[in-house]
Amino acid sequence: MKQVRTTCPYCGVGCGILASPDGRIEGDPDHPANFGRLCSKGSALGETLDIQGRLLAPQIGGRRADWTAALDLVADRFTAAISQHGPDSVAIYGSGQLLTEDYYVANKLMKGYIGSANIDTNSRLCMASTVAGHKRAFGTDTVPGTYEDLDEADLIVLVGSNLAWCHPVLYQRIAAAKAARPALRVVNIDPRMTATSALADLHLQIKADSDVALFNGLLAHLVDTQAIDLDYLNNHVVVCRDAVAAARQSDPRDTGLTPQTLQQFYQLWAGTPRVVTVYSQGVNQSTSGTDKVNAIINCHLATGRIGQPGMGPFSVTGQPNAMGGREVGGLANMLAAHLDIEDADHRAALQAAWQSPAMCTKPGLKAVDLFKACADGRIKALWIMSTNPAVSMPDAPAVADAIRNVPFTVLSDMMARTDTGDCVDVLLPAAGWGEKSGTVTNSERRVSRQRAFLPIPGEARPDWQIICDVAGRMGFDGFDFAGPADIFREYAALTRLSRQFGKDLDLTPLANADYDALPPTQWPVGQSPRFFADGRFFHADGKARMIALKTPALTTPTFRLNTGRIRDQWHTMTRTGKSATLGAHLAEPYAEIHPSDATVLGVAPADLLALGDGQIFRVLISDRVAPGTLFAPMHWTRQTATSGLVNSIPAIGVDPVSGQPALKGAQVTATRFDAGWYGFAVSAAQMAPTRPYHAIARTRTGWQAECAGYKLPMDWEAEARTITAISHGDAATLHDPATGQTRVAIIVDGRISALFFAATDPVVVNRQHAASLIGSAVGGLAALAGRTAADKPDPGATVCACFNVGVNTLRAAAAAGAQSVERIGEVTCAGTNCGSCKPELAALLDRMQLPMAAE
Ligand SMILES: Nc1nc2c(c(=O)[nH]1)N[C@H]1C(S)=C(S)[C@@H](COP(=O)(O)OP(=O)(O)OC[C@H]3O[C@@H](n4cnc5c(=O)[nH]c(N)nc54)[C@H](O)[C@@H]3O)O[C@H]1N2
Ligand SMILES: Nc1nc2c(c(=O)[nH]1)N[C@H]1C(S)=C(S)[C@@H](COP(=O)(O)OP(=O)(O)OC[C@H]3O[C@@H](n4cnc5c(=O)[nH]c(N)nc54)[C@H](O)[C@@H]3O)O[C@H]1N2
Ligand code: SF4
Ligand SMILES: [Mo]
Repeated sequence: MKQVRTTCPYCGVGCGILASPDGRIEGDPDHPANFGRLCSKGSALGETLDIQGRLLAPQIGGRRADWTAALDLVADRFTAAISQHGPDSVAIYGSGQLLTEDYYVANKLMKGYIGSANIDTNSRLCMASTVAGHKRAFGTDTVPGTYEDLDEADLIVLVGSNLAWCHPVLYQRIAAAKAARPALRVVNIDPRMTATSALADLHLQIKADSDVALFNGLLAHLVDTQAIDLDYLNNHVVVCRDAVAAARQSDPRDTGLTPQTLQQFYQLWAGTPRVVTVYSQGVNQSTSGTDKVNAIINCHLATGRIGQPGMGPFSVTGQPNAMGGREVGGLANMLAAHLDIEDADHRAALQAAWQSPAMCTKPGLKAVDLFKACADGRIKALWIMSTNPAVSMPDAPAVADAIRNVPFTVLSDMMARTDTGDCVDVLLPAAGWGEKSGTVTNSERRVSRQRAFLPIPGEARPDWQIICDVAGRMGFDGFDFAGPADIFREYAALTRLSRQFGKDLDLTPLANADYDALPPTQWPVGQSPRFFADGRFFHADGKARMIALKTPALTTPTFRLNTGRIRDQWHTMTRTGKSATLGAHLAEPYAEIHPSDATVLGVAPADLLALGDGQIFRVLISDRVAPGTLFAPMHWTRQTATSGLVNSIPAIGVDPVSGQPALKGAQVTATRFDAGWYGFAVSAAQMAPTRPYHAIARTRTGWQAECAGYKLPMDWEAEARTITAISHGDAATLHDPATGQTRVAIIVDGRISALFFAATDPVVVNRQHAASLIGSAVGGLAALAGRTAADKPDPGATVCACFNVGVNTLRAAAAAGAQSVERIGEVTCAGTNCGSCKPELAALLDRMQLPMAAE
């Protein structure tokens, strides 16, 4: 079967993939981002391509509609709002998961034709602080380095980045570099110990938001020890007034690290010329996010360690096209081709190039303000594309209400049911990955093609086409594109303006390239892959800026809730949630808590913890988080759980420079959730979360649910039938007085359709085995035994998703003498395919720790 070369739709590493129409997925050995490697999410893409749950036709007010009616309605309502209330009464909220071509036409429509800049994207929650920091330091939003720098560095500092789970292929690249060259040092700076810490020679468990104090302290150390490069500073940098004085004023002891540890890090950094500082959301998502970015860049500028092999600050992007979005001006305060919205000449040049009837005159509303404007009635029509703000925005319940408050709302999504979809008037079915074509740009500025290899299901259409169709109906010319190649050509040619105004982005060499055959291409095209090698920056005087940065006052809330990602889920799980392989890693919302806090709160392993307004999480007790802090993943939504929605706990604010919300720092109270009963269910039917605590996940045979309630149900069979969504067939119920467990089996046509286990304590049962019984003809009572027979030990929670190896199997292998990751691989196969679980294997060997409380 013919393989198609395409690019992974998940993280910003931007791995090349060879995909077959039958769903077989392989890493592309020729793609320079991954050289054939894929992580667990990329490897499992084939399991996410079925059409179950897809939105296959437009809907108006919850009813199926045809495209003509839907597009007419969207165009009419936007046009009416603009004519009655002006261009700023409408808004678009997009996503770093749109392709460059989609993103470009959405911006062209809003900024050049409607004439408002009220188009912001989920990149505001993601990369906005980096963009602002880059612009302050360099004069444009330029990522200086390239992945090869990771191979060539002698020191890699990972700040606020869980690379092992979030950019696994880059993590593996560093791990390989370290194996080949043991002198390579890795430092991990994170208030939490993570899978990434396994690779680090030094883990600096700093206090949350003390990054500026840490790097200010480093700058002072560099000055004091004459480690700065005076020549470089004189020729290429403007040291903003008091940058060094401000650095001296902050107290590195705010980090909570001992003076010895601080010295160790400072000396290592000062003494290692080839240093790359990789950073991500622990930096960006903070009230001091932009300052953190500049605190890092300050140290690189002070030493001239930028733009050379193996050196530089390196922001790794989250979404597959976060970078492409920045290039086409996706944010409310940017214009296409890295032009500045505040600059009248830039605006005029862009309008001339577009020959468009209008042009925005000022920055538009940033995400948090945009949804505030929805709440207070300023926005009359809103179009959301390829993002799920009712989950992912801070203060998500208020955002859901704000969307409902807008008189007319539209969502373009692949899926029929999402939390955001449940709030809008019109749903437009979008073609998804594998079905649509376009380009994405990864963290190292490499433009790669996504190519279709599947038919578009139902009536879905690619996003660019939907946007252009609406624009045409609004009476705008300029959107008459034959396809993505046509759009890309216009956009690439337009980047000549960037050069014309002395900026960095130049894709003109690609404007006439063969789009279909376009190989992965890094910009600047055909030149050195690094920016600033010559010490020239993009401020008018050609120099970079070192910024004076004050240390933020640190708050000490009851608990500080840190949030982020897990290895095998992507954001709001609309796609990764379909994969049984990925669901087996961590199948329910959990909160990680330090043992000392757990003792104070009286929570035991596998208990439940209620946070803030009553969001409930499975507790994971571990000393990887610091006392006084909690960590919970961002992935669970109202579709997959009744609670566990982290963003219903309000974040502490936004970064004043970038407007990026501080999604890593909510203040929250925590108490033990006093469950009357706990349950676990497996079913052939799709279940829906209804109980006070209730989380659903895919299994190979159907679905599974973890749940808990207040009062013991009167009728267990009825409870089991409600939870498992199977109302017919025979039920067998078994009470075990010894354990206090109740077990119900539901048999339909002689086969097991559902199993339900409940107890007044967290349920102990071999979950994988229970799931494997669905559809089998095992007698009801045998199935209810739950635990596997002695000859088939309970494998425990899955650690290796590729080969489905559980934690107990690994422990047994380690106990039997497999004491290295390699040996474990030989004995159990774990970690020998995609390798994403290697850090967990290493940690397991180190500490024999549990990956999940309720295993
Ligand atoms: N598996 C998976 N991978 C993904 C994604 C996914 O959903 N799932 N999403 C992608 C996207 S869009 C993004 S943006 C990236 C995000 O990638 P990362 O930024 O690496 O991931 P996060 O888990 O959000 O947060 C990283 C770390 O920041 C730490 N942190 C919290 N507060 C602070 C602080 O004050 N200082 C420091 N130094 N660190 C702090 C957290 O403890 C956490 O370990 O991942 C991408 N890759
Ligand atoms: N507490 C907390 N909150 C966070 C974060 C955090 O660390 N902590 N991280 C933030 C960050 S960095 C990010 S990037 C956001 C991510 O948050 P979101 O962007 O809201 O999450 P996704 O689940 O990726 O949403 C993408 C949506 O687009 C749909 N989709 C997929 N492909 C297509 C397509 O081709 N076309 C269209 N039209 N739709 C498509 C999917 O079905 C899904 O509904 O979350 C942010 N929120
Ligand atoms: S590291 Fe994984 S998720 Fe990221 S692009 Fe590569 S395969 Fe996709
Ligand atoms: Mo992100």
